[in-house]
Amino acid sequence: MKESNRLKENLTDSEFNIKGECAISLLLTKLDIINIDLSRKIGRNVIQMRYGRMKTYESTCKKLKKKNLEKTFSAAVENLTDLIGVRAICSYVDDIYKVAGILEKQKDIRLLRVKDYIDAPKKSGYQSLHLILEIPISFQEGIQWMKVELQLRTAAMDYWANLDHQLRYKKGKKEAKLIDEELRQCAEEVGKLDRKMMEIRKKIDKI
Ligand code: 0O2
Repeated sequence: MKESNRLKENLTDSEFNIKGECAISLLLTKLDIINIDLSRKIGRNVIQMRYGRMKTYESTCKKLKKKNLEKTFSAAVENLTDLIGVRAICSYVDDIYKVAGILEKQKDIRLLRVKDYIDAPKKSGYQSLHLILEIPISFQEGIQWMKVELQLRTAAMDYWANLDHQLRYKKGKKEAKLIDEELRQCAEEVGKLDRKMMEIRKKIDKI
């Protein structure tokens, strides 16, 4: 079988796919428990929305090409951290770090890497906190640690990232360059707005 076909098969209809979906379910449940626990303690929702997805074959190929890697399943598993991904939209910036801190302390989670694009936004203006985690899934043949990328962001960061994502498909076009700069400026506004909203919430908390 051609390597690219094997990659497609492994990503779409295979044991890896099933295990990946299990890892997503487990992390989503962990996030729900954190949200229930925190909202009981502080009287408001900390996580507004969360969802997971397996990276598509097309997106995996694109990323392998971008990174100059072979189009094989082993290259994908070894080098891409977001084949299995979960995203959580948090209410405020400090909630993001609260959720991350709780997850990091859990004994059945391994934290492999933190990418803090809130503290240091990407050149594009992109902001989010990424945690590369390993989650144990118990199967009949034993425990398997699955790598999952968790992206934590506010609703404003998400709003920005979704529009930026649309622009990324139009990169290379003349008009895209100008919009790129406009979006980068918007990212700064998003950062300012998030910080201001958090300050106001803290003032309200004190009343
Ligand atoms: P998609 O379609 O969302 O899955 P590296 O750490 O550089 O070796 P990688 O994986 O490129 O490897 O890291 P990075 O930059 O942390 O990107 C991981 C994911 O974060 C991306 O996955 C996006 O989901 C998101 N992301 C990163 N930068 C941007 C950005 O500038 N704009 C937007 N909208 N999202 C971004 P994918 O596979 O690129 O995309």
